[in-house]
Amino acid sequence: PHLPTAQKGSRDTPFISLHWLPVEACIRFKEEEESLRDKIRADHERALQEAKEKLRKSKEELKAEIQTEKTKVAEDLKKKDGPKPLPPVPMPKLVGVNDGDPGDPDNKEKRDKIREMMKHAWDSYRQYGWGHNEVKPIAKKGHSTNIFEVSVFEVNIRFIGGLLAAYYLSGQEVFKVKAVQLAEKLLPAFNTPTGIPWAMVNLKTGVGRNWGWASAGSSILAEFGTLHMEFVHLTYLTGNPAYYQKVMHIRKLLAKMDRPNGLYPNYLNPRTGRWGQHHTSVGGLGDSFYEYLLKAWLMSDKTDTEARKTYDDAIEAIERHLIRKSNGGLTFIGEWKNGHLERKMGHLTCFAGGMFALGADGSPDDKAGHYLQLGAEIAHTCHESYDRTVLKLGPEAFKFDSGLEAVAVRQNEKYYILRPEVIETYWYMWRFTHDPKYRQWGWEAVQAIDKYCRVSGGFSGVKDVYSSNPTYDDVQQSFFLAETLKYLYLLFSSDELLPLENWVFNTEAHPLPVLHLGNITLPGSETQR
Ligand code: DMJ
Repeated sequence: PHLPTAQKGSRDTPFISLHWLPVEACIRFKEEEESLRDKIRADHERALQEAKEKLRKSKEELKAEIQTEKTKVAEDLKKKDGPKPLPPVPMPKLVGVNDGDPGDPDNKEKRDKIREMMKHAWDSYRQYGWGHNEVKPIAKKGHSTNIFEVSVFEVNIRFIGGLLAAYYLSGQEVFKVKAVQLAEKLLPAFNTPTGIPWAMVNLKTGVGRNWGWASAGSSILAEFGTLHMEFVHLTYLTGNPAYYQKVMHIRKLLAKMDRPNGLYPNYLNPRTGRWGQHHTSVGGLGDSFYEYLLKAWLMSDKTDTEARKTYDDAIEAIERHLIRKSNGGLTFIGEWKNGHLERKMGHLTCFAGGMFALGADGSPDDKAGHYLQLGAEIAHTCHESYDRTVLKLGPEAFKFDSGLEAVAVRQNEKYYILRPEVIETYWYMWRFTHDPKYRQWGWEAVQAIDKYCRVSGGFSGVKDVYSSNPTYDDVQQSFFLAETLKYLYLLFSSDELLPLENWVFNTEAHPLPVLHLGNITLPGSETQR
């Protein structure tokens, strides 16, 4: 987390320049803006008051209140005769939904082991964590975080993305309907002066707000920039242009902004439309924004060339300012903070190896070979970050400074919480090169996870990958099932299972089909272009 820093300039500066508008329009615009600000202020005060009242109540009172609410929602839904069926749209042809048998006994055996691990993780969740976000595998009980507000980004990538993938893979209407119901609940988060959504929204009241630690009340690039895939699918499936328009508005707004050194800062204030602190990262706070630019192009059957160009420009600036070689010859991606390069790379950043490989085909100036090579170098560096530990599992962040090469220094950077990014990159590299080392590295990770993270109630993160006797964090993260084990399973399957020509994985590894729109125009796209 980053502590808030004071932002230069006035928070009340209007986002849109008014000098070209006639006086009456100017007044009306200012009045509308003022009334939106008043509403936001009043909403926030009300939400604060409600939260204070809730905190005065006992756990039992809160549980009883939640139960009453749940029963009321269920009864209301019944009264409405269930949700209206959505208009039928052509179901994309689903290619590669098959067994993906790897063909040889050795890889089959390895894949069976990964399947067994998935079963252990899932059974444990079902037995001890059902109804909660995750399971605590040591305490053997459910694990949930904040009950009052939810993160727009997390709900989108984990729940909506998961429901959409379940819909496409099963064809069952219920998943689509649930995805849409949930997405409707997120829409109030976009009611800001700029249309850049709040980070969090209260599903009951629709009141949005931002993280207290984010630079001067800013929204986060990786959060508001990781909605595109799911929202385009929602418009495609429902015929409702709102979703498409919301994400295209974000794109247009970003395109108009100046970028320091061509880089996108991680913080943007949704009230003023100004950047917050000039911190750029391909790891936490920035990562999936870049991923979704590339994937917007891929999921559109490569017709969304605007997204591709934005991706190419962003990556070009990242390569120029953030990617370096260490003294020991390891390619790493650092972080840009107020004009200074921090020679530290996060585990989260390791996904970028796969992204560079995925974006190689179609890159400008015939640089496909270059990007595939860059992907391989990042994969190698991230493997080294695993290999240089005692447990053979990677730390949360590692340095390339003062003689250090791909190792964590601070105690609070030495943990491994079952994250997928390194394995994700192995899988993409495997698909594009078939170099056996990627399967070998993936297998090393399987063995280490099974040895050090497996407990009787599932799998747990560990607090220090450099200790031979690590303590557990007692959380089985949901992305361990959605991503880590899924990418491992795919790594030991044949390429015929979910081929990348037909499927694009959202940032939580939920597969969504490429939309071959052909002559179909997405509702809302006519007014946007
Ligand atoms: C996942 O929720 C997603 O991959 C997200 O984009 C960032 N990282 C976590 C897992 O580490």
